[in-house]
Amino acid sequence: MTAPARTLRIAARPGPFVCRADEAALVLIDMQRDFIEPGGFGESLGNDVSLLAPAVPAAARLLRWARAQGLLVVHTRESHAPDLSDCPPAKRLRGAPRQRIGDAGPMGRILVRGEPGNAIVDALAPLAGEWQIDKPGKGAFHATALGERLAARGIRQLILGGVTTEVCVQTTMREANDRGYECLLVDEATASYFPDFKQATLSMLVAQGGIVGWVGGLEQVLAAGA
Ligand code: C5J
Repeated sequence: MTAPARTLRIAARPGPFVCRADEAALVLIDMQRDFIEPGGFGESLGNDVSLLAPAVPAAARLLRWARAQGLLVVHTRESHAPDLSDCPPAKRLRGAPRQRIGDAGPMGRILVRGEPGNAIVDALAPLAGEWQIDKPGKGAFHATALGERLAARGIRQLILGGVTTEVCVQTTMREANDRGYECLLVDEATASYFPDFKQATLSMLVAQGGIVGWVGGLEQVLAAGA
């Protein structure tokens, strides 16, 4: 006889998110030095990277919770191959950044796989056995094996955090929703260089009865399964 699935009921918008622990993964999107620390991609685009700092300790608490609950943990990194063969000109040549993707910066080449700036911040360093997905696009399903690997593991629900809310986090959540995943985004564990964009994103994800998914507060998540 198989044991009944362990469920965690999380108070959220637009209604409770009932997490089935055996079918759920925590996905932390792009919590990398390139976005969060000075001298990386985020700052090269003219952003104030200090706006992302509060998401780091919040994501660390979420990560500890997910590990304690035995959830699969997935870390993504936005990154490109050293020869930039996976970086289309439409991405590399956009805008007028101080340094473009692939240029040398204080933390190594901007947004290039394996460079110091491309690493996940120390406070969220992946443990052995946690998945690390390098993604060339904004969505974590685009040009990666994430979808196939999640399907093989029987994952049906994603709990999301990461940066930035309206770019890679939202894109991934929409990709996941279209692929049939139930998704919960954790408010304090995500951040944007544009606080208004973060709030607008949270609102649009849960509008119309949760058209894309759920949004929950960190304390509500941590209270589930405590
Ligand atoms: C951006 C991301 N903002 N990880 N990437 O270019 O959101």
